[in-house]
Amino acid sequence: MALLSFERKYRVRGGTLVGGDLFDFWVGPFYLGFFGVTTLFFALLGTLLIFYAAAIGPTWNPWLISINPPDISYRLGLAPLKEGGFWQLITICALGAFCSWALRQVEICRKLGMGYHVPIAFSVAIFAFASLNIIRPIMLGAWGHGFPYGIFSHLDWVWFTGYQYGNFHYNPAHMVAITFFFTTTFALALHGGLILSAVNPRRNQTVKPTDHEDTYFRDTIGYSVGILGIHRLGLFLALNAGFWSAVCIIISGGAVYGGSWIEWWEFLR
Ligand code: UQ2
Repeated sequence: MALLSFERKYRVRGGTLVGGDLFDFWVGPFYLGFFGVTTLFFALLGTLLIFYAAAIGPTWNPWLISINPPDISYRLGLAPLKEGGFWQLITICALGAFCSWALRQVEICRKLGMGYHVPIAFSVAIFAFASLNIIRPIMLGAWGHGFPYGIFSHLDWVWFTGYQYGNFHYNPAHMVAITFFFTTTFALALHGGLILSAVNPRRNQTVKPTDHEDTYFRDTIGYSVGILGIHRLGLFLALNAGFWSAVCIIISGGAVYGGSWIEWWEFLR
């Protein structure tokens, strides 16, 4: 069925959080809304600022471009544009675009009478970003604790920050986060494999109904988590991966724990 022939039914008025009907319309296939406008505003302004800051920098080599946060000496104040001010404006634009996108998702959920699972999931990703460049820098008292916007430069930052705390892999929240990341990929591999094995059969074979999926796992391990359960499990695992990533960086540094993560385990002795 052509997309537009049933889409009409779902192109309903209302559900907006602010602005009433002002931006309550679609542009081609895309719903706009007030938060579509603010997403475009922040995303375009942020991108322009990135290109402007790159243009006045020393290189156009994409691997080497870096837009750096201010020096620690600026504390939590505003810095001149070329001394981290661009980084500060770009960070505001990034957060503005991410939050606008989440709120546009909420408006679309309200229009369709759906749950808020998607915007809640996306908010955990926003939280992970904010924990690096907003929450932790504020807790440590300087924007200079944020990571730089550049390909190699942000890798250098991760390297430096990891070694500042001895060995970051000894951070217990980091351990939990990694375990959730691995378990998420494991669950998605099982789920993707199981679904394709049932509904994308070889030539001359038929699509198998869902009871085959349960039966496969009951035959293999005596248990099936179920077709709703696997999606609950997937969302749970993925949200925890992002959440514990945020926790592991927030607790690293003078505000919570400034020492070495290797020594944190001394109590075991
Ligand atoms: C399942 C099921 C699905 C699935 C998968 C399972 C019919 C289509 C993958 C199997 C998953 C289990 C047993 C949980 C594994 C636990 C962890 C922590 C990875 O039973 O129901 O639905 O896709």
